[in-house]
Amino acid sequence: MVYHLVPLVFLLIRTVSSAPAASGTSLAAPTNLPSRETGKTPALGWNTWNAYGCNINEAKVLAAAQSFVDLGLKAAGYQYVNIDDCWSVRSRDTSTQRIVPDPSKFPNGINGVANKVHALGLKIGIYSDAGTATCAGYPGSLGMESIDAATFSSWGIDYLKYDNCNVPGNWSDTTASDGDWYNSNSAIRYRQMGGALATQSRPIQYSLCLWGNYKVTTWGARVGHSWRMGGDAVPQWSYVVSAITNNVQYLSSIDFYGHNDMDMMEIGNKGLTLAEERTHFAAWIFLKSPILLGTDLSALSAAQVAVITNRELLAFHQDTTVGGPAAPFKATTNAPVTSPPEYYSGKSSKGTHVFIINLSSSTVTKTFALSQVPNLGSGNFKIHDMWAGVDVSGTFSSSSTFSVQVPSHDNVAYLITSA
Ligand SMILES: *[C@@H]1O[C@H](CO)[C@@H](O)[C@H](O)[C@H]1NC(C)=O
Ligand SMILES: CC(=O)N[C@H]1CO[C@H](CO)[C@@H](O)[C@@H]1O
Repeated sequence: MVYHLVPLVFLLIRTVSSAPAASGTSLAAPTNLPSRETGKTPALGWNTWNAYGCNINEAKVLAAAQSFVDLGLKAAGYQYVNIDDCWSVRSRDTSTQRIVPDPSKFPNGINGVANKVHALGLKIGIYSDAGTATCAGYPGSLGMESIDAATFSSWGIDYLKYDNCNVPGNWSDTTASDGDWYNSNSAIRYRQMGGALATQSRPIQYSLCLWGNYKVTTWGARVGHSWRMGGDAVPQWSYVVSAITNNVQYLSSIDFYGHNDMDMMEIGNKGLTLAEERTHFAAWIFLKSPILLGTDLSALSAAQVAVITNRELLAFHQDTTVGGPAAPFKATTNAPVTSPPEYYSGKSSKGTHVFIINLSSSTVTKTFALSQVPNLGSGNFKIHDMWAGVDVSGTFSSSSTFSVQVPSHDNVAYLITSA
């Protein structure tokens, strides 16, 4: 969670791990798939961390929930209001062993907040850690999974983000016999919580936060609904570019109920231009990452709200017919290979989409040949601008090329259908 802690934990585990072990521990570990009652499409919501860090309380969480309603986020499909690290006191209850909400931050408990969030027609998420303590040093859930999952369920929790700090040395990984990282000690720490969540009456969406380590893209979908692909987001353009560059290597792990998580959004956090925020949003959309806003929603401009509530982009993200993301394609027969790629195409229930990003520092003309768009087929087509919500003038054929000026760091998004 806290970025500067990552290298420490990483080092601790990496120095002693090279591959997973299929040991007695792995044979006994739960094998529950994540719930199919939640998490089919990537989560849409908000989380306290990027906005407030540890400085959280009931008023801030409820203000965000109210903003979902007031700003049209709820109407656009945003559901999850998630509490990150630092919500509890430092010690468990000595008799029940439950984690205790901090009464100064949450005077009505987490249950009290959950009731109010649910009353607005929204869902609520909580945070814990697959170690002895969270990244900020509050009680972790390793070894206490059954108690904590039952507690979260009894409070009405709908979503769990599960972090990876403070892992005891005996949980590090040793040489594998079968090479499947699902059987690594690291995966087993997450499987233990997955098993505990599976026995609860509520479906709880399960977000694995182990920063892209332990080959999580090869086993994440067997354990949780999403898995982080790297370290914490920061409100900088270089972060947006690096998250895209990383994720495009692992697109085959994305489908219904399982999503690569490019981390929480930085829109509104002052490090990005509006064009960069548009591309931050669009890339998380077309790569089907969870989108958890991470700012004081009441301070967003109307233009920022328009970005995050774009109905057509959200429809691609939340499509219940096509699970996969858009993937890079070669825009013209002689187009250069760039890193990250600039041209992406994918299907939705509405048709075929093309997304183009430009990471250069000036406006450039971007061109693609319709014959290069995967599985578009032949015939006549109309091209619809998803950002503007209007059709581009003219009719196109499979022998057409299409050109558009793309401002620096901005993007364009199209729906292509038969004319
Ligand atoms: C590490 O030690 C704890 C406490 O003895 C034990 O419960 C746990 O199973 C051990 N983990 C592994 C992977 O052996
Ligand atoms: C990341 C990326 O490929 N950016 C491109 C933006 O457009 C300019 C001009 O076509 C390219 O040079 C960049 O490579």
